[in-house]
Amino acid sequence: MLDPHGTPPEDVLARASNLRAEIEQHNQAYYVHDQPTIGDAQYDALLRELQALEQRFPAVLTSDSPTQRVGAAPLAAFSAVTHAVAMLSLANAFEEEEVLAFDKRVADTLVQAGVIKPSEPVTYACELKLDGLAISLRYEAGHLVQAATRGDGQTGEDVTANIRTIRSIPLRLNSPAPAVLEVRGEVFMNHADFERLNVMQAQRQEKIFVNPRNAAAGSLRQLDSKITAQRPLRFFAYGWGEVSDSLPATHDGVLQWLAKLGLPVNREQHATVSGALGLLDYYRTVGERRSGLPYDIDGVVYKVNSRQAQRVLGFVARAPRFALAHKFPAQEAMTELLGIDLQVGRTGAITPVARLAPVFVGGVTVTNATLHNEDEITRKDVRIGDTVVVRRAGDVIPEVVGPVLSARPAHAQVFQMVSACPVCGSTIEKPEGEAVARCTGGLFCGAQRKQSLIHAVGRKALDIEGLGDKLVEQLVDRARVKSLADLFTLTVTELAAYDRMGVKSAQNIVQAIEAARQPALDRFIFALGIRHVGQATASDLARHFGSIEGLMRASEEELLSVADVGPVVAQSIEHFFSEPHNREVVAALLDQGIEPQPLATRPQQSGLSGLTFVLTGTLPTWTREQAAEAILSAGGKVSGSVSKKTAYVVAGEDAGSKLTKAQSLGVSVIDESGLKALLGDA
Ligand code: D41
Repeated sequence: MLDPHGTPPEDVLARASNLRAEIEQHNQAYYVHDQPTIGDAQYDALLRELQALEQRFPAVLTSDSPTQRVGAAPLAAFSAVTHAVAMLSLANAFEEEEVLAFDKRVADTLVQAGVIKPSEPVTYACELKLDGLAISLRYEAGHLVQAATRGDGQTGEDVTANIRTIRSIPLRLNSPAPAVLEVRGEVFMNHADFERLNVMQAQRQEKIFVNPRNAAAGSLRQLDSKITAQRPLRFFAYGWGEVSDSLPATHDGVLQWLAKLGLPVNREQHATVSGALGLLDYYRTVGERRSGLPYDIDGVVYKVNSRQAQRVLGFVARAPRFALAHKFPAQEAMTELLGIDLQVGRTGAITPVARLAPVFVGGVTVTNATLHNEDEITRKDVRIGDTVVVRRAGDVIPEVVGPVLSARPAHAQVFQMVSACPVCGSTIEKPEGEAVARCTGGLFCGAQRKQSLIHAVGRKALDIEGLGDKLVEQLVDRARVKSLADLFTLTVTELAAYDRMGVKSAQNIVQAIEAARQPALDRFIFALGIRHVGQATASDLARHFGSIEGLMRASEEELLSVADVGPVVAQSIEHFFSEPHNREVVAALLDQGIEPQPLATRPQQSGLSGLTFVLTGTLPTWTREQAAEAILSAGGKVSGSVSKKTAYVVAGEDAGSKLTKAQSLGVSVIDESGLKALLGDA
């Protein structure tokens, strides 16, 4: 009989050691490089095998076993840790001039000290400034022995049990490891992980986090590390404290060494540059990449690369003079939610819009922000009168992220959804399982009529220049324009009498209207605003049918024979032309002498044109329908099945066989934020 408490057999020890190494390799691949090397089921099997060995032979269990990342017993409180070497802070800059001044000060000091020659540019290591929490990790003889928050820079809190659950942080360093190594870096959460966490929190009726930083902070400050173990935290190293070995001569070199020891370093996003122009160039390129990054950053960090030069420069107060954080304009701000208006879109979709006390965010003053839909308001528990976090990232529409619960006033009011359209009084419908409520009024609804007209005259449709939203609104409100055909009866004299119009601008508009009398057939079809018919489909339909009459006559079967027209699109087109008022609009247009022009055979290029997307799983903020609409209107196509021709599979929570198929065919898989990035670039 084997004694489980005695020395385990050689082969068991060897197998356990191999398993530990293999699992940690997969952890690194997944959490550091975002490139999973095996499937979840295989990973679980390895972990279970190791657990079984450890249970059977307790002597094979080591403190750095990946099975020990599940969290330890809850703490009563965090104990204090005094940092062996203080954790410094970073000087901030917002303006280019401050960056130029920083470089000049650095260069002057280094020239004076004889470290560089006059007119020799300073070499800098540039990094992203992750928006997370600063942490110090202490390794002794290669083992992670302590982890502490930054605190006031001198003393932090002992969060070792929590940090040990973070898969990207090695419990043991690769050899040869120094006797003592303190690593500093940032703990953070990816956007996709954050969205998934919030969906889970909502399902369990637990706290919704307003942003990834807040979620990371909340997770790290858990006294029960079993909870932290379930939070998808990540880590990147950017600095160091006490180190027993001598270090490489440059910042860049030290980071390379840390990476060799197995620590996660954000190498792909780093650069070494020369002089102030190099710094500003890095700032600009990162600014352009920012919205496509999988995590939040609030700026970039510049560090003099040479460690000798760093020593010469020294410190002021608590910040090194060799480093500078160059911040981006804040993407989030807090303000008061004054009220919630309902906006009715072209297809009747009803969007709750927050009316806000003006706030400066993402470089502009914002007074409105989307709340997406009723379910989102409930999920986030946003109430009128709340102080809310507003986010405006890049060119994306500003959104309300969530309430600041600690600032909730007693009079905060829960939002009540109405059952009738606020514009036309028609019933509002919300199909089971869909997030979006819709006004059923169709073109009877003034709001839908306005939005349809605005869509029809837009740049991608009939392209009638000068006919802006405000004028369309007035024309509809005065019942002068009831449908698209009425636009073609407008005269200079009557237009000149409208608000902020002169004879000259009225003439220009009438001229633009006249120029739109012979639109390309695809623009004409797109202008009709048929649901699910974006630019690309409109152009396929125009080419296939050759005339609007041909399209109107088409059976569902014929529609399905058009490349990339699936059942949803075919049904939508059929439904559109089965509505008498839609047929009347087309007839009236043709009566007005509008002559859609058949297309030449070369397809035109637009944003996502030529790209086919497949949507699968539950996306964090969009319904699949909303995602499809966004893709179609950017000129892309949406298909129901994955093939080699699929450009991207957009995968959400619980994605199933389509995701597996995409992986087996080598088709690119992106998440919702990836899609938004593509749309932003399109
Ligand atoms: O990504 C960051 N947030 C970041 C923070 C970074 N990339 N580098 C940093 N470098 C330093 C020095 C130069 C002082 C070692 C930092 C921070 N400090 C820092 N984070 C919080 C306080 C200071």
